[in-house]
Amino acid sequence: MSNMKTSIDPAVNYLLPLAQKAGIETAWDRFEAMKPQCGFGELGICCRICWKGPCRIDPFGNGPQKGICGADADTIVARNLARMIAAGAAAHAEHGHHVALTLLEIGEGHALPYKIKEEKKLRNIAERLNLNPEGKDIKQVAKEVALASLEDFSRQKSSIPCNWAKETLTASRVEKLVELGVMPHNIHATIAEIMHRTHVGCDADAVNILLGGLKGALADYTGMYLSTELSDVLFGIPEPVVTAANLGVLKEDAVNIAVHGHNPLLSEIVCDLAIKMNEEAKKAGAKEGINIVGICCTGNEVMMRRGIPLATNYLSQELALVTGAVDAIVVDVQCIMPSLAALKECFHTEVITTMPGNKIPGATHLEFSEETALENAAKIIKLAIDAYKRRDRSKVNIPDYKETAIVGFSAEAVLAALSKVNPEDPLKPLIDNIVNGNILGIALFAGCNNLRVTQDHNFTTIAKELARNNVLMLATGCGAGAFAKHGLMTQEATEAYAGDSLKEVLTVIGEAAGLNGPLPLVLHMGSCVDNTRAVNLAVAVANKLGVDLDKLPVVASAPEAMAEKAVAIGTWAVTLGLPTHLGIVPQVIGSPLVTEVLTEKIKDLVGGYFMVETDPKKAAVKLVAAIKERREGLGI
Ligand code: BF8
Ligand code: SF4
Repeated sequence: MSNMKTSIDPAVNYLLPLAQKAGIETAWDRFEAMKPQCGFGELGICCRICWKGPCRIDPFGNGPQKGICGADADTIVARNLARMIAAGAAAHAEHGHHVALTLLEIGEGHALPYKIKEEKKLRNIAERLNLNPEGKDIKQVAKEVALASLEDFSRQKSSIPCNWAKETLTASRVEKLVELGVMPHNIHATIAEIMHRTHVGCDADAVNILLGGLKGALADYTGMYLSTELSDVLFGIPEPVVTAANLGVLKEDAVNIAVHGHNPLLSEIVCDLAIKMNEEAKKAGAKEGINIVGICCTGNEVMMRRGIPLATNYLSQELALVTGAVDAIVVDVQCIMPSLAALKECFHTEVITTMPGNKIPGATHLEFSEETALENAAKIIKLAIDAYKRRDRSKVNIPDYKETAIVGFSAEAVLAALSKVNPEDPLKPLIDNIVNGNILGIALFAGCNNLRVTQDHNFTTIAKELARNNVLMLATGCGAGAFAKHGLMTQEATEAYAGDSLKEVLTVIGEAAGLNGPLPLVLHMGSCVDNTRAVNLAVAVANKLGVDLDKLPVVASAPEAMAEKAVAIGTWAVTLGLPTHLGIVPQVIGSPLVTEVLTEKIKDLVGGYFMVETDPKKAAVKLVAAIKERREGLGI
């Protein structure tokens, strides 16, 4: 392995040498073997869109400057980027579509093992979507909300914007997006449009393709927003809860089941059933019964709603199995390393795939459906208990590392905490403290882990710097996982790292909310789809101040971005007006034009822009500068 530190996670650093000694390959080994990575791919100037290719542009100007069809670097880079955004949007769209269809079935009275947990929220959503819920039966409301959501996947009139985009943004942002022609009318159609315009021989105008990309990113936003909100209706609105994170949450004397992936439809039922089947596990010799832990965003979902501990984030998912203590890992969709099934050969772990479109060779496939969710979950737990009986104790190595994490900060939970300070006007304490400078601004951390940097290091370094500068921090996805694992979602972290004025504000709110101390330094807002919770809050603040999102001292950062979903999220953050930092060099710099548009010119169009900075300390300086620029713009 190279000299670059693999991770700052002590559990990773404990397990990796053990894996190496046992000859078990991990992502870090494969990353080394992959070096040097293809320079054309890194610059985004390799085109494989048709079978005349692959074509590649010589970045030094000596070799070909055009592909066989005549596409230049700008066209190729823009097309590649737009397709990544479309794929990210598709992932979130499928997630949201699945949840909306489930809500529709419930509304239509089908017998499913789900119920409407949050009637009030459902009625609020119905109002927001202009569905006049008053006096209507809750099932009827569910049906209408589901249909209005599904309309965002099926509307044919391109002049009518998606409901979930139009009703969740500031009026001025909606107007701007419509004017720019980037407001989606139909999530699926927008994805299809990108696939079409980037087909061989179609759109060759890089800027035009990028505008198509912005529209795709907003389709991503729309799918995400409805995923989160409808999941809350079915599974509950997260509220602050104390839990723990890192691989030390696995228990030697329990049947350990890891839930991994993204969609809460299955994991929620597994959690419910685990409680009922606890005795069975005890009978099998597991003194502590069943211990459910989470990985990646399914982990974040159950952590936020149920306080289920988080085992780890994306990059170290294989190491969960290397502990030898995971009896079953049950996965649904997205960000699941196919290598997990190979690890099964070294350990007793049952690797269980559940979704028809997400199978892994070597894994056990137990197909999930909403109708049979209970039976599926029972079978999964049974497999886990059987595997526990086969567990080889000599191979068990649970790292003794875990940190407390206070999580569950949905927009509603943040407002509830604020309303303890000012019941009549909950946003006032937040806005007053931003205006008087006690809170310099707000930063949303999102995104993945990426082997190109030391795991989690950029997240924690930037956060500590921002904290010192009194920036209020929110986090989602594997970024939230990083903060949870490193103890930054604690009151102690606030005491240790927050600047004086931020500490004071977090303490006043935390005390008022009954936490007997400050709010944690970084507020866990949920999984990746839950980035829209942060928009929810930002839009409320913007509306109250009477300004658009691009005027707020709010920034975003994805220090370890990796997935296509992250590309889509970053792009909508920019499109909504946020200065957005990337700690990984995006695969676009083979086109100076595209690079310039994304980092500079786009600012004039939408207010937001990308900032690329791989050094975390410098990134923090840039984020603070961006916040200060916004403050100046507001005259505060
Ligand atoms: O949706 S942060 S590695 S797990 S893509 Fe994936 Fe990235 Fe993690 Fe969640 Ni989001
Ligand atoms: Fe080459 Fe053009 Fe085909 Fe791309 S679309 S592979 S640039 S010929």
